Amino acid sequence: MKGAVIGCGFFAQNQLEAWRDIDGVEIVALCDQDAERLNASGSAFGVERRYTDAAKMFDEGGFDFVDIATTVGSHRTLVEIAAKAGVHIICQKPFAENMADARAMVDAAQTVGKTLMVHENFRWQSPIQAALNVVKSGTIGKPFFGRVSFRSGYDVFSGQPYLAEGKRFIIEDLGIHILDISRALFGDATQIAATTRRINPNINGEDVATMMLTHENGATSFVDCSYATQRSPETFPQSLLEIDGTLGTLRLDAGYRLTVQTEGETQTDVSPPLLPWAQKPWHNIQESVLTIQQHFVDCINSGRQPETSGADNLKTLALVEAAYMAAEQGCTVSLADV
Ligand code: NAD
Ligand code: 89V
Repeated sequence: MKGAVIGCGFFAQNQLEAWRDIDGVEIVALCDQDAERLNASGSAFGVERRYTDAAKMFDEGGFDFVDIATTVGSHRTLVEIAAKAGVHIICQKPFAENMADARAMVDAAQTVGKTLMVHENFRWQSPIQAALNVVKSGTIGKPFFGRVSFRSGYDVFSGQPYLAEGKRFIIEDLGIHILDISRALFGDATQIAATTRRINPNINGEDVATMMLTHENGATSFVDCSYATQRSPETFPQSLLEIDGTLGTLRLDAGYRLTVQTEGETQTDVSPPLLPWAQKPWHNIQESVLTIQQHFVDCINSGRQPETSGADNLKTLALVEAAYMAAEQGCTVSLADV
């Protein structure tokens, strides 16, 4: 399977590393508007075909899929060009700037019968997968309460300066992952309430968000995110879990400690492996990049829809939109209204 990558910035380096680890995949073309970044990645990963214009790259073709690793403003245009070119597509999160764009992107890929997956990788982190497997096994019964929590004081702005600039920050960039984990654990939501705060005076958007979701199955989950939490040890980029079920409880605590309590108690170390190209503390995220990209390849080879397909991601994106509406209006928002 031959692929092309658009966007050779901060995070794409992980995607390029992961593609090198996947059997049967070769990245044959790279694109970035910034020639310096393009050439740095082209040299580092030995990719000769390099483009500063995505349309030209698609015109010349010669690949089966495209991996879009640019920031959100370019996603709709690039997904639409890719669909027109008839290739399978992976698009980074946040998938789109608004629901109308996201729906149009899903339609574009469906019209040409190509796979569209959103690179929504947090649910693919191995500690989260371990917790999901316990929940799916029925060991703790039917979950009726959950907390999915990401609180950190890590300086994300040094690697991703654009995160300090937007009107929206933590729900759109990070909360989107944590909301998606809540969906993976408890199913789709019917309504959401939310509050937001900006603690860091040097950024434009909110850096604290507290959300409460009602799920279709009656469960309630709290999704809380903060980049203004000074704690030691720093837990970036761990998502912590607390789940109450009808037969027991599950906790994923700091340090990747998974505790399941029913009549007895089991504690397991679910630390993610440190891949040869990964660096702590990012290794948790980096491993999930390899897992989700392998999932994409497996889905194409077997004709399945990816778990985090474009159509699926519309529901995660709707939660993001609803959370901003709920916080702004001070009310609970029904997902049916988004
Ligand atoms: P970045 O700004 O470092 O890199 C983006 C690159 O895309 C830049 O080099 C830019 O020149 C290029 N680009 C933009 N528009 C283009 C276009 N139309 N054609 C060609 N090149 C174009 O950004 P980043 O931090 O690497 O983030 C990229 C995306 O990855 C964002 O959507 C971000 O939210 C996401 N991200 C995801 C994770 C995750 O765990 N899933 C982590 C970090 C970032
Ligand atoms: O995953 C992300 O989208 C990143 C980070 C984990 C730093 O928030 O922006």
